[in-house]
Amino acid sequence: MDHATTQGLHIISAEIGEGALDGGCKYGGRALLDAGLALVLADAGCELQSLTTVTSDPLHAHDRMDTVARFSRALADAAARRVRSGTQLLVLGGDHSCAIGTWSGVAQALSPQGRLGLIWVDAHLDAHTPESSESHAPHGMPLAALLGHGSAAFTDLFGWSGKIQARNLVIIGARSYESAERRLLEALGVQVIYMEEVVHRGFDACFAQAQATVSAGCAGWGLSFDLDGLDPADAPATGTPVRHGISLAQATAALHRCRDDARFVGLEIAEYNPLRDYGGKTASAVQALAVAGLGRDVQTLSIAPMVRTC
Ligand SMILES: [Mn+2]
Repeated sequence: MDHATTQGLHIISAEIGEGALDGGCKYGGRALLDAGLALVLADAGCELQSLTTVTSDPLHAHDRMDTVARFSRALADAAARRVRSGTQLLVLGGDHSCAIGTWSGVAQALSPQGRLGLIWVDAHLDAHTPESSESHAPHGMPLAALLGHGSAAFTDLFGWSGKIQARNLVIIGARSYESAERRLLEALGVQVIYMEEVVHRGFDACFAQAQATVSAGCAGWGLSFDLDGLDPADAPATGTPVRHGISLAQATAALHRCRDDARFVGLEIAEYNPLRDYGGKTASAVQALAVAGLGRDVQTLSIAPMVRTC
């Protein structure tokens, strides 16, 4: 049975930076909201229902992995509650380890009806396990965790693992990764559309095909968008920028496929680092992505000027 969302939108500010080497992404969600993202979405016709903030708490955790695990449980609970109520989700990271909580919660909420499909736009593969990772940074591990590989504290939220099935996942834009990640994904049969192919076919064609793949036979589908999937010229303020990425224009042109599909359950935008966002260019890119994916009334949209305080 399909899970059909209503018009309402719920925003979660997922405030975690401990999963990355540079913790600045922890302040990403708050900075985006301070810059007026909710107003921009309201202008675009989104019916905002509510806002939740989930903040990591290293002072009550044993170490970095435990910090991410505790945060993931809290975020998963918040996400599951909102998906059950029928509202669409917008999750604002946060380093990309937030995806463990977001999509575990969505998968849990959908599980009585069926599986979750997921498109993952990223310069990286994010498919490390604690054993394969040299940096041991949890933001390199969320996809492996959602596929059921890695630390049990990440994979077994709600008491079950394999929140995403390999055949219900497509990664787009990868261009910087380690061989162990690629081997794991190939062994599982995950489809990866590397950046060379995006350049060759165009992002929209890749995204349309990914949408068909991840939504087939699923109760609903979502999009996890790591800003480092974009070209650094359009989104410089990310945790780990990589050259030769997807243009913002191509990305926004494709994301109408989200808002046009009633089975689309949520958008996650991760790795925004406001401490590097001089001039606000990357915040504007996030606004454009969110409106493209979630806006109801996009043709009348005028992007509001950034709120600046100093
Ligand atoms: Mn990522």
